[in-house]
Amino acid sequence: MKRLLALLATCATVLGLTALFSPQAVAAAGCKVDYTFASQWQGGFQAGVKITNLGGPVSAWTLAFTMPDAGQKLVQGWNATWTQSGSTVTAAGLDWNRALATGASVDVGFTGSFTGANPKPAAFALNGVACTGSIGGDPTPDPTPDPTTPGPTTGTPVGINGQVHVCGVNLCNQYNRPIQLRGMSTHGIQWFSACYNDASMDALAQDWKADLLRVAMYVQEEGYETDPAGFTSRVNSIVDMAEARGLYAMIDFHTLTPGDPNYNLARAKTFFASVAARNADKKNVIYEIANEPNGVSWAAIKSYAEQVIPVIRAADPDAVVVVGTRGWSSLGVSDGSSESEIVNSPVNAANIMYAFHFYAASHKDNYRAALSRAAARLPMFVTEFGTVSATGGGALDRTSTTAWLDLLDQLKIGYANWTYSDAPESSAAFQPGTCDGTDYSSSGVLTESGTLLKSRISTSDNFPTS
Ligand code: IDC
Repeated sequence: MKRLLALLATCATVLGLTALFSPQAVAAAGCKVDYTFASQWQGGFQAGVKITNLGGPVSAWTLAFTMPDAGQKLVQGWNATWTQSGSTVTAAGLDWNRALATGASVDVGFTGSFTGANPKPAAFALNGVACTGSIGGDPTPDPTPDPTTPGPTTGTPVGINGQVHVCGVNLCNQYNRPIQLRGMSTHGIQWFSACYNDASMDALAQDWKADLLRVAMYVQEEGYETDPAGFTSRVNSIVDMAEARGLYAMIDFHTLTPGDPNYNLARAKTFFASVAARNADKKNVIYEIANEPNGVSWAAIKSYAEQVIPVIRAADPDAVVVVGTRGWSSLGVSDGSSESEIVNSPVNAANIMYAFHFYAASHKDNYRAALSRAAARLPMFVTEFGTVSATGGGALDRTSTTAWLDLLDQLKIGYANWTYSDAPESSAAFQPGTCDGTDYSSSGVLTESGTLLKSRISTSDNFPTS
């Protein structure tokens, strides 16, 4: 041991680390890095970096590596403090993951941009010691995964991914890998409860191969406020139907008019205390605390969130919570503002995401630009969108919908489409009258919007399992 320490001291001196040296501060025998391209899109990519300490325990770690191509630039990292100087990228551990025991791993990651090739980085070193343990992960990025390759997703979405959590700007599964959940939103359950039954849920899980169902419980408009116990129980029974099929259920406290969520603060606390306690042990539940704040400042929304989230956490500590944003969950854009008010003053809570909504015929390039910018800084979830205009009616805009869905796929942003219902409006997926019968599967029951969404949602998920 003495000889090893002496050797380490020499190495540290050579590396100019004498001042920092203590038996705790240097990874002695080395390290291993698993570098994975989680996704790649035009000019951008996202990488996961798993660092395993193969040496003695370290009290604070710093990983350095080289970007081999001059065009590769760090954009935004998480779970570490990230910097880039020339071709060298450095990530330093944070308060909560700074210490690394022998054999322990830490998962960090970043998004980057590139102009030429996008080769894997090289020369990984932990506290100045080269990581000579094998560098695993995918050898090269795969920009066009073959959709016909059978993925490891033979189970259900919840069976494979388990309890989800927020990691950096993404939603991650139980293997700490970013995933995108794709699914549908109910219509108001006060009006369309006939649409949510075993046959329609089977179709959503098996034919649509959806990952999630958002349960839209209006608070006003004949909703929750008229019968709190009854609506709480209806939400719970839809959560159970989703759970039985391995689907995630997003419980949407569908505030809309009035637009200030604080109007419903007491109701929200009562409702979420109840559903969070009842569903705490389930892995499939995500809470959305305010559908579309409107006519209200970000400060007021943030204050509401910081009062409702602790109520949920007290009962269900590990669930993801989604917070609505200003201007009908437009990140403020529909109010002439932008995502920067949230970036500058985020909700003071962990494991949360922010909601973004769009209607493809009404919201186009400037909204896509805002979401793209926000997605580098904030964990985003498109908890509601339509293929049509913001009224929920009008013509389907195929070009804009396709541009939106391609963007969400690239950024791995989850989504729920308005609506899995037979409402007499073009945003609905089913023809009027469908919910009076039992056939939710044949192509004849789908609308133009339903046909498009089913074709997008039913493609393979390829959820990562390690
Ligand atoms: C619409 C429904 C419509 C209902 C109306 C009033 O499609 O049948 O009469 O609400 O409650 C939203 C809202 C969502 C709207 C939807 C379409 O979250 O409640 O549903 N929309 O207008 N934001 C933007 C559009």
